Amino acid sequence: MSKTFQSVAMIGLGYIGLPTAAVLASRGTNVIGVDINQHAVDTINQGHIHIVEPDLEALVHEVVRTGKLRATTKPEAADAFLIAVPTPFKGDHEPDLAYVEAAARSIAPVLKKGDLVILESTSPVGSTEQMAQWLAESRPDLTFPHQFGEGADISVAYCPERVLPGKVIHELVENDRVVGGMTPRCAARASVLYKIFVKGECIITNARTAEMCKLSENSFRDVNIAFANELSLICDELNINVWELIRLANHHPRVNILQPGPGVGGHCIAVDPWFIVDKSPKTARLIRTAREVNDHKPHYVIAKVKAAAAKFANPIIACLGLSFKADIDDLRESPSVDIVQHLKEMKLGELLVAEPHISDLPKSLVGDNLKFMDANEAVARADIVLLLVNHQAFKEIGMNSMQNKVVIDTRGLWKTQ
Ligand code: SAJ
Repeated sequence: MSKTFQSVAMIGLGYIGLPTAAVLASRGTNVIGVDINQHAVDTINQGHIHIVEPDLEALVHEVVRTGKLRATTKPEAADAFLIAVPTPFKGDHEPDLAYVEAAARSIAPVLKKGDLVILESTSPVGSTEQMAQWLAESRPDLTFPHQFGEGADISVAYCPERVLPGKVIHELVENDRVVGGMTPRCAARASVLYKIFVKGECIITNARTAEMCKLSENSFRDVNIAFANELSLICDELNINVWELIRLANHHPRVNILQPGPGVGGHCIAVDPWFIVDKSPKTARLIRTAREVNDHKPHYVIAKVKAAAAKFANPIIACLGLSFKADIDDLRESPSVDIVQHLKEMKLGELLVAEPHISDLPKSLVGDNLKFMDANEAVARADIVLLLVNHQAFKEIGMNSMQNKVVIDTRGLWKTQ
């Protein structure tokens, strides 16, 4: 157990906060988990979880049993505060820091001299300074790094989460962390905290660079996927198999093109690049264009299905997969859901939708011309097979069952086009 941090409060018990709280507690630190969602708090205090993530339930069960993790809706005093709350966008892709502000203002009353506050939420550059200002407004009796530098009563840092959904418990421990302090001492103190559970390197920088680093990582991936998606359109025009093309190009020792798909989903890659565009609208041309290319891809897929459907009187269309990526159950910001919803509204024919990772269709997809069913059955009955997610389960559907059907494979799972 760290002598410096006897107790840590984790503000936000979602996909990042809960695993972080549980891993930290499993190392012997007393962790208070705070969330405004009473259902989440009750579930956690019973040793269960309200989200889907491999290995998390057993870990939460254990640390709640030993008393190292306790959840509550109201912040309590602690030596360090980690904030992992959502940072969505509002209006025309403007970052919305309302949850960060609410979290900062909620911990302010319990802050005491010597405490450390770390923001982990993916945030636009400048957010950590903004958070320190909100804290200072609420606690004029304490001093903060933007006012008093190294001599401040409270240390403030930014350390972005970088874990991949589905591998969170492993990556939380193994990944390197970028730790950005508002002063070097703030960074050093935050690094001591992360070293309680991080086996990877904790690399120290300033808060603004750490904020930009996180945004750059996800933008890099978005730009690379946009390149792959643009190639897929070009290859369709030139009658080239894009999957073969990328496989061949990637044999070059310095080329690593990602895979095209039906669009980019999830709440990170499709959101974070806009935080850069919002701050530097004139300069971030490539980053904006990549977002536009990726956002256009679902429309391209819909047009392809429409063209195929025009050859049938009342086509049956099998739509395989709804999640935002392979082998998970997460439908949030999923381009596949958008595509199926559009096809449903266009009334192109009968839609047979398969998604092996969920038990019920989302409300937006319920309708007369749409049925939820097993993938093999959907393929057997279909005129057109639209593959939207490269789930392992779909790989096993034999190409024999596709004979005489139009196959639109947006993920290259069957390498048919
Ligand atoms: N996708 C493609 N082609 C690819 C790879 C992905 O179309 O070659 C699509 C996926 O199907 C999905 C979307 O991109 O719709 C995003 O999936 P992802 O696996 O790339 O990323 P996320 O959103 O699950 O997690 C990302 C990760 N960031 C990076 O890999 C740089 C993760 O490490 C971050 O912690 C996470 O964002 C986050 O929370 O920011």
